[in-house]
Amino acid sequence: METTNILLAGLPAAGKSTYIAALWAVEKDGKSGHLLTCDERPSESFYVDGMSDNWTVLKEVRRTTFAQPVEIVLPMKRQNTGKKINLSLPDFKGEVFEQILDNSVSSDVVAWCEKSHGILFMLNLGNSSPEVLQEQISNTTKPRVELEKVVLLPNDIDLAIQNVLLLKYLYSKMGDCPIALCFSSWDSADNSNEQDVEEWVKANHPCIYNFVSAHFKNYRYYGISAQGADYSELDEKRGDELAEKATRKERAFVYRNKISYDITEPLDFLIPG
Ligand SMILES: Nc1nc2c(ncn2[C@@H]2O[C@H](COP(=O)(O)OP(=O)(O)OP(=O)(O)O)[C@@H](O)[C@H]2O)c(=O)[nH]1
Ligand SMILES: [Mg+2]
Repeated sequence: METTNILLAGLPAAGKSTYIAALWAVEKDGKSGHLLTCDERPSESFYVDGMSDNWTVLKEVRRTTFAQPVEIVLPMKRQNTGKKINLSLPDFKGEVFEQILDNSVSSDVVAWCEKSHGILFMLNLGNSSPEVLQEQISNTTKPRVELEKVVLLPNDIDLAIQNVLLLKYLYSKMGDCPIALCFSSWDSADNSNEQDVEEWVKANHPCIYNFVSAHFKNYRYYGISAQGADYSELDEKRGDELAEKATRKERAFVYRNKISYDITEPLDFLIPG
C-alpha cells in the first residue's frame, strides 16, 4: 500500500495531538462515511489509543514531551474511490518548531520536511481579533524616552508573526507544497459560524494570509474543533451532551464556510489522488 507522509506542524499548544486523538477516536471503526476512514487496525496503536481514551472521557490530551516525534501510521481508505492509503504523521512537541525560530533545527524536522508530501499546519491564535494596532496607536501618544537596548527572544514576538516565521522555514525546505492551515479551538471562536474562514484570516491575520498566498498555490484554511468544546466550561449536562454527540460522530468538527463533522477534510485535501 502507498504511504503518504504528511508533516503535522505547529507551535506549542497549537492543537496537534488533540487533532490526532479525535481523528483516531472518530475513524478507528471505519464506519464514519467520511472522505477518509480507517481501513484496518494499524500495527501499533498504543499511543493513539491512550490519547483517544482521554478524548472520549473529555480529558485533555497531555502535552507532548518526547525528544523525538512519535510516528503515527494509520491504514486508511478513500471512501469515494476505495483507494487505500497508509497515512503517516509525526506527533512532535511544539518546542521543536519553536526552536526553529531560534535557528536551532532538529534533524527529525529536516527528515520529515524532506519526505512529506504536504503540511497540516495547526495554529491556536485565540481565534479573536488581535488588538495590536490599538496598542501601537496609544503608544505613539506617549512622550519619547531614551530607548533601552533590548534582546528580542522568539517568545517576545507576536504569535501570528512566530507562525509566519515557521511557515517561512517550512517553505524554504518544502517549497510550494499543498498546505492546510487549521485554526484550532474553533468552538471558542468569537464568530465561529458567521463567515468564511479564509475571509476571517484575511481580515484578522493579514501577515499569515499574505505570506501564504504569496508562496503557496495549493492552500486551504479551516477552523477546527477537535474537542468540540472548551473542557473548562463544561458542567455535567453539557458534558453529557458532548459525549452524546461523540457517539453520533458529531462532536469534533471542521469549518470553512459551514460546519462539517468530517475532520478528515484537511487530510483529504492534502493527500494526492
Ligand atoms: N476549546 C478547545 N481547546 C482545544 C481544542 N484542541 C486542543 N485544545 C486545547 O489546546 C491545548 C493544546 O492542545 P494540544 O493538542 O496538546 O496541542 P499540541 O499542539 O499537541 O501541543 P504540544 O504537544 O505542546 O506541542 C490543550 O489545553 C487542549 O485542551 C479544541 O478543539 N477546543
Ligand atoms: Mg502535542
